[in-house]
Amino acid sequence: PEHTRDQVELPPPAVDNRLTVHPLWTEIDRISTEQIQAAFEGVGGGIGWQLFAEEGDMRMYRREMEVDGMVMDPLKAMHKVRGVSAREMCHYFFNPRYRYEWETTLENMTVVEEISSDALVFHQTFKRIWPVSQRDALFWSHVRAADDHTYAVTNHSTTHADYPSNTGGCIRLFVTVCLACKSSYPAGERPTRDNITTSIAYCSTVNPGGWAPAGVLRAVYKREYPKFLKRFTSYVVNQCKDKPLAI
Ligand code: 18C
Repeated sequence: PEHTRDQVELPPPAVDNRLTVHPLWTEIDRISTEQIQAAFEGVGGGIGWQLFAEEGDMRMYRREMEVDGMVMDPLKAMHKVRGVSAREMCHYFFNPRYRYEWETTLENMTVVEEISSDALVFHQTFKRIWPVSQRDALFWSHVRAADDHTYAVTNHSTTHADYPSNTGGCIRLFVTVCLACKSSYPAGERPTRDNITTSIAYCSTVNPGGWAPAGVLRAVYKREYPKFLKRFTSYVVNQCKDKPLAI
């Protein structure tokens, strides 16, 4: 019964060798390390994080930031989920096979490059919001094991000759996202679905890439980020409930 899920598809416990010889490796490694470290830093430091959504164990904070009149508010969310592991959370966030099932802002997703088992390049178009132009994004995505029982996915904008920006009616947005997850279970016990808890830190900074009214943009993310995190975490709990725990 422990073999019902193909172990190879889960995020690997160590970096895939094919990734370390890719031209993007240095950037992917540096940004992932920085993002994972920042994700686990608290928001208690009083450096301007404002709580804007709270529900159960979920807390969402933002910092108001405008650059040349464009809203780029960094977001930081914390959540706790019972019954799934950090590795499982990251598996469902990273793997394109599940993305349409939980990502509600998506119009279309293409895998542009398969770098390795733990790194992909994606092109995504998003649903259009009135009254602004439709957005798209091109980003690498990397999943890795960090310390003990910790896994994280980092997504960061990149470029690709076959996917030039600001064509086909879409404005290219720029994104840096990190979903960092850490599992815990009672000391001396064996981890099971009944005793495991995963703490999640989700950080996101989106540069809209072109004009978007501040009021509309803030209203959209205040609605969409909580919706995303609730939907995604309950999706993973649901997917995992009849499968053996993968640590
Ligand atoms: O991290 C998430 N998903 C990952 C896999 O898809 C990946 C995606 C990153 C893209 C984030 C940017 C999404 C922009 C969406 C714009 C339009 C959506 C409208 C939908 C209305 C039904 O890392 C989960 C991402 C959860 C995204 C929540 C919304 C964030 C909005 C941020 C502001 C967007 C600026 C767009 C400019 C237009 C606004 C008027």
